[in-house]
Amino acid sequence: MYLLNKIKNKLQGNYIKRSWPGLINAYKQYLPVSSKTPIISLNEGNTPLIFSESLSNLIGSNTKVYLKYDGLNPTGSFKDRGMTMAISKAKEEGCQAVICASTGNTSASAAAYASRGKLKSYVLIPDGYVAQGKLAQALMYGAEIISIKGNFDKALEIVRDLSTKYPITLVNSVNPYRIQGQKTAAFEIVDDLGFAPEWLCIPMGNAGNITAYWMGFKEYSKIKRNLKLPIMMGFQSEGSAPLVKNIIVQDPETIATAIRIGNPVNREKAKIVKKESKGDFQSVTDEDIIKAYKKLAEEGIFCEPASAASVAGLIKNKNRIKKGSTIVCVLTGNGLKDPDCAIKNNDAIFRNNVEPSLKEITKILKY
Ligand code: AN7
Repeated sequence: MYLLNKIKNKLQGNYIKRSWPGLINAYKQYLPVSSKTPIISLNEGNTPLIFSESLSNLIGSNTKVYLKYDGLNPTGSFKDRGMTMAISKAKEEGCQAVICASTGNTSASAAAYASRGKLKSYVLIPDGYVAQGKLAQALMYGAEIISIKGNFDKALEIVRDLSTKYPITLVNSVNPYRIQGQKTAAFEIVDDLGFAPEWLCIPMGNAGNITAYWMGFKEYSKIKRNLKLPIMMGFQSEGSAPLVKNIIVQDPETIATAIRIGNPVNREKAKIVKKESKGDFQSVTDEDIIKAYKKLAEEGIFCEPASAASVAGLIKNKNRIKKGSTIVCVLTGNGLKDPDCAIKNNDAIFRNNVEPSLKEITKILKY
């Protein structure tokens, strides 16, 4: 019966075509790949742009707020967009091993794509500051993990040095292919909306992603004439805000460990994005981040703390938004990445040690 129906549906054309070939195949014409590039992919990209009723209402003035939920990529963060490109190109160039410094997500993504491409991966991480989910991923995907007694900035300094001295490819966002892959998120937003939003709100660590989005919007505006470019709003945590303060932060601190970065490598590029887009860089407190994190969850969306910085930033600018604007907040990583943060920061009722009886549970439900 099932098969018969399937055949019938097919004959009638009555089925939904479901296929997404991964972002390199989807946007090949805009990416530096050729027929010789071995495409290492986990079908990343094509993440949903979700309308947020509660944030739209909160901002008011007919604002439409959308969330680009990039935490739904194969390893749970936007890093997969860049990594499919970086690893494919590394493979094309005949490299055998890759290395990165990471606050967690880059290491998870690099490890996954390296394994997929049969390359060796090494990751340097700051001891004690990588969320559990990310660590679990790097372990499972088979990276060699080197946890250093120092922060991300120190780790990056070391891997940059190593990659110039030895035949090992650096896959942090200084690798230009990372930015190329990540720009596709901007393409997807325009493809979904039919236009670019007035504002794009995004968290910043090394500022690779804001650079990539801007590149994507600009490139698409050349192809699709009449595309008005967005104002780029970058947000950092107050204790880790080198781009807002225009300084190097020696000891960055924030609950959003993903963006616990004091000396962003893409600083100069980020400055250009801010200037060209007439944007702004601002900081939000850890408290603001947790409030936004909880607010998103109330609407069924679970992101990691760093991602909630984009929403915290939007809320902070509530009174600056032009009537009728469309705004996109980028949710860079999945909430499952950092279960400890969720368990410590929620208002849920959790009763344990409950007697397994109908009477007891009925009493709790107050029926
Ligand atoms: C969830 O994994 O730097 O401004 O080593 O994981 O492009 O650096 C992560 C960064 C935002 C900041 N949101 O992006 C790493 C790492 C999440 C992140 C950022 C990161 P960039």
